Amino acid sequence: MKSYLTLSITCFISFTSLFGQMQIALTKNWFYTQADTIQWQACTIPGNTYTALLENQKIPNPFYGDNEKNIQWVSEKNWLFKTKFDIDSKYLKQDNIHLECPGLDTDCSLYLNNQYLGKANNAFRHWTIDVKQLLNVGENELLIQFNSASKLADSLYALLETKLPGEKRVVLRKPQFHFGWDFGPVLMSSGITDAIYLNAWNSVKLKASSIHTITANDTIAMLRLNLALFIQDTLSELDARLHMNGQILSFPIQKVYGQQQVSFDFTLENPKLWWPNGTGEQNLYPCKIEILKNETIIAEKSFKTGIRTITLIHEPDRFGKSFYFLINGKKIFCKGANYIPPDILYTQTLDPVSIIKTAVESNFNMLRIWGGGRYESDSFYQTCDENGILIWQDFMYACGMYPGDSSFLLNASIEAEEQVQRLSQFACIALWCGNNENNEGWHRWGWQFLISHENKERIWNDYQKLFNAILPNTVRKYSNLNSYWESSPLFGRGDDKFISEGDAHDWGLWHDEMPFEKLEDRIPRFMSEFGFQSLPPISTIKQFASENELDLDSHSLRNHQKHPRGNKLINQYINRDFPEAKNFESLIYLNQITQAEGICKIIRAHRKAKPYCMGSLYWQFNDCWPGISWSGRDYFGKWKALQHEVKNAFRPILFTANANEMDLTIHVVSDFLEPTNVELEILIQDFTGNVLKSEKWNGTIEENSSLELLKIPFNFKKLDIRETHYILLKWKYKNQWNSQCYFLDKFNKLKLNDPEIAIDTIEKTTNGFFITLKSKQLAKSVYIYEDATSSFFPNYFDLNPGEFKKIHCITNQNNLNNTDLKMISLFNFINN
Ligand code: BMA
Repeated sequence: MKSYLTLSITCFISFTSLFGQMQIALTKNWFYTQADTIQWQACTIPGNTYTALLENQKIPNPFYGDNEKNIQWVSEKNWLFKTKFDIDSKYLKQDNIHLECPGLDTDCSLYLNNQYLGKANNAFRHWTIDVKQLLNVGENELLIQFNSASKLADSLYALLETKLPGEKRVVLRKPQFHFGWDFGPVLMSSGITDAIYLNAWNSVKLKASSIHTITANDTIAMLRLNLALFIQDTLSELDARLHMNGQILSFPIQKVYGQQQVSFDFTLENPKLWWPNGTGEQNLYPCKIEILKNETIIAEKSFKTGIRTITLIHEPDRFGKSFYFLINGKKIFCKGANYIPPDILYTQTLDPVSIIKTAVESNFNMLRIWGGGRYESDSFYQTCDENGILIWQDFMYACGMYPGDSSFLLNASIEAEEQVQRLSQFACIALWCGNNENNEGWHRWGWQFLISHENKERIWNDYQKLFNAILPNTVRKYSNLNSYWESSPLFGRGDDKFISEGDAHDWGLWHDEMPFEKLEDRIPRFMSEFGFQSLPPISTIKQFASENELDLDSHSLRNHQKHPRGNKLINQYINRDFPEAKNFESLIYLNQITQAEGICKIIRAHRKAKPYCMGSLYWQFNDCWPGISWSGRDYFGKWKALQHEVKNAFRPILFTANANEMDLTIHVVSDFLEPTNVELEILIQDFTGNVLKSEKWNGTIEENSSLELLKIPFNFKKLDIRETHYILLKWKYKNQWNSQCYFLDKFNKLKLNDPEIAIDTIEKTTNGFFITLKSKQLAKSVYIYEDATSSFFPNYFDLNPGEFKKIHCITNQNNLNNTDLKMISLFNFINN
């Protein structure tokens, strides 16, 4: 048992004083125990039942093998967490002391010094409790009892008059994927997901602050400062003072007791606007808000704000109804993917920088935060602001129908208020969306089967109350003028309108087993989901499976495939376009190439269809555990072939080639907001580099455009070259050369030769090596790897005959020999 002697020291290290608002973070000296067999053990907080048990070696790694199945008992139990902390008499003299709990997952009762404080029942809310009267000078104890999420969901669900689609998870305001999803395990953790702290304040509590852009152009911005205050002192003079861009602006605060939302309008001349990645700078203004009482600062907050306008344009046009974002008056094509929580055992301590870096490097400008997960941390959205990653933010409702009783709706409405208010300070928030696929599921997935007419009406009314009243009203009231979208998608693929109105999830690919090509012809106005599964790299698989389990049918592998038809579909799609996989490692390679080629083909079709189509977000960006899923970036941050290829498919200027019988069509897409000069080279050549035809084109590509640039007559019909030749496009813009190979036949038909890939040079860099490769013949989808945990950028690339390619190997190793490196390409699978 640890001694508490060091407590006062550790607690006061994390003491911060912000002009009257004095905070003590309660992140140290936490203990946990199962409630029915008291055995306190130390644990790290933020954390949860699973992380605490793991830390104490009470459970095996939940991600290894099928351990998941043996640790389900954890969610059947109630759990206690407690900490002790010291308070001095000075602190206790403050007028108000609040216990702030920004993340309690989920149903729990709180006790301070054995006195009941209250209950919390929503993992997405920030719980605040007045504790001044219960605190002691000296030692205090905070105890939180969490009820079993699984049992509580069962009992609440059993009380419902009508069973709801989505089943028991819908009754708890807890990340819905904890109950199991087709990309992850069932792990219904309970715990403290964000640091609890004490907050002492006098006269006024400054809860939240933000600056909203009302209108903006290059000469002037109309801005609105919003403050969420709790005012206790109605006698003194209260003022707010804003420091921004070298100016100090003061505003009087009306002296009204209680919770207040106050706003002040002001202007800023010659604003530097905030732009999404790839379209301009991410200008952010440092701001400081001070609250003054009789001219003395009593509270302050600092943050950064971006000035931009964002509107979703959904209006009738000659095709149906548009769906695009107008940002600072410009139409922006959204490029990105769907984001899920990056760890099912996630706490607020995760660093968002690396994941957002992947998005930026992949030429994304948007992530959709999917409704079955959780709202992200401030630092996540801050990182998106800094990097120009727009956020499509779902409210946390997915694939189900939700209760509509008054206590559920009240809980949901406070959650929405808090989250919208919190996130409205970030420039990146582009849209609030009610839910993921609830509307679609209700109307087209047979959810209404066996439900009486009367109950159907009630369930649908409840849906309307939440998604067409409470949530849009909250967005209107608190957001940074963001648009609200009831449900993603607007229409399911069963309805013809799914390609002519709103956003679409096209699961014709994968779930309906359609070929990738099919989606090149089914272009919606904005694709918010489409995807294909792949295995993660072998180094990731070895983290959860032993050497003798490296087989799709092993226990471990089967437990890491959560889609019932997943493995069958993976093989089926590989066999359509590629040769059959002969062993496990070739299966991983071919599966990843299938996913990369297929998804990027569709992305290119979406981009070519601009402005009819104005977004392409594939499913899914990342993983919540090391499993088989639709992701491009695995749980450990490793890039699959998809992530490398997506980076190419999302380049701001993209040329595509399409060979018909009698000609070659060259199409160009530009996402730049200014005209751009390019040099283009078009080659029709064989795999050894013998050129049949070459053309050059120099010119200016119009801003924000997509057009057919050239039609080059060429008799593909007569010449029998589809299996031996390919089209190589090379283009230069902003001093950078790019290239892309386009093939004339299915990959399993190509008559590839041994490319003879060779290492030309290896040079040491600060974080690894530069490796220059060359090959004699075309090497399709070169995968370079070695046994250690190094990463290679780019990887899975095409190497043209005679071309030198520089690869960055990021590694901790000091030496790298030619013999350590292995290179394979499609040739190894086709001709062997
Ligand atoms: C989408 C998502 C998820 C799911 C994915 C793959 O529709 O919204 O519900 O994981 O399909 O099946």
